[in-house]
Amino acid sequence: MRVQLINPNTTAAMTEKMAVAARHVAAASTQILAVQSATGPASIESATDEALALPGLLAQIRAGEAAGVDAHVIACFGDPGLRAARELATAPVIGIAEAAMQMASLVAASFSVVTTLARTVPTAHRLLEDYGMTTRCRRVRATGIAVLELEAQTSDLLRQKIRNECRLALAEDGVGAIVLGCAGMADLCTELTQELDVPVIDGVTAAVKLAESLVALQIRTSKLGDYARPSAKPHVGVMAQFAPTA
Ligand code: 2AL
Repeated sequence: MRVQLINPNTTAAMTEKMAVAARHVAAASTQILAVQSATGPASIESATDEALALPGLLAQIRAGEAAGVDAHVIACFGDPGLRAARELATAPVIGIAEAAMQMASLVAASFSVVTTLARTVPTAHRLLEDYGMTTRCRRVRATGIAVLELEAQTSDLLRQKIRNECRLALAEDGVGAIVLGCAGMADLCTELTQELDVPVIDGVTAAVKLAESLVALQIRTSKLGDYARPSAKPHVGVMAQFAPTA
C-alpha cells in the first residue's frame, strides 16, 4: 500500500526526519511517500501559521488523491486542515495528534502531552476537546523548544530537556503514558520508551500504523455527513488555484 506522509510545513529536513521514523515502523509492503507543502511557513506554531499552511497542505491531499494513494498522514501536531482534508479525500486521512491521543488512550487510563512552545498549548487543548479526549489527558506541558530547533537530529541538550519534562509528567501528573507533541520528536520515541519504562507515543509512527490498519480493513473516509465533498464554486484571486473543482 502507498501512504502519503505530508509535512504541512516547508522544512525539508523535518520531512526527511519523519520519513525515517515512518519507514522504520511501516510494514515491508507499505511505501511511505514523504512530501511537504510547496507554500507556507517553515514551522506551524500559531493559528496564523496554520491558516497560511493550509493551501499547500490541501494541494498535497488533492495530488495524493489524484495519484491514488491508499492513505494520507498529516504530520504536524496541530492536525492542521484535518477536517478539510477529509472532505477532499476518499482515502483515510490521519492527523498525528489524534492518532497519538487515541493510541495512548488504548494503553493508559491517562496521558500527558509534552510539546514545543507554550504558544502551541492552547491548540493542543482545543484538539483534546474536539476529539473528546479531555478526560484522558491530564496536562499539556511545553518544553520551550521551537519546532525548528527539532528540524534535524535532536541535540543532546534538547533530548535532555524533553526527557526531563517527561519525567516531571510521570512524577506530578499521575499519568501512565506520554504523548510527544511535535512531528520533530519522532526520533526520540524508542529511547524515551526504554528510559522511562512507560508507553511514549509519537504521532507520526502511530498514524502510519493506524493508516495501515484502516487500509487493510478497507475502511475509507465517509462521504456522508460532515466529510461530504465540498461543492465547486467560483473563487477569485491567487488562492483560486487551490479551490475544489468538482
Ligand atoms: C508542530 C509540528 O509537529 N510541526 C510543526 O510545524 N509544528 N507542532 C507543534 N506543537 O508546534
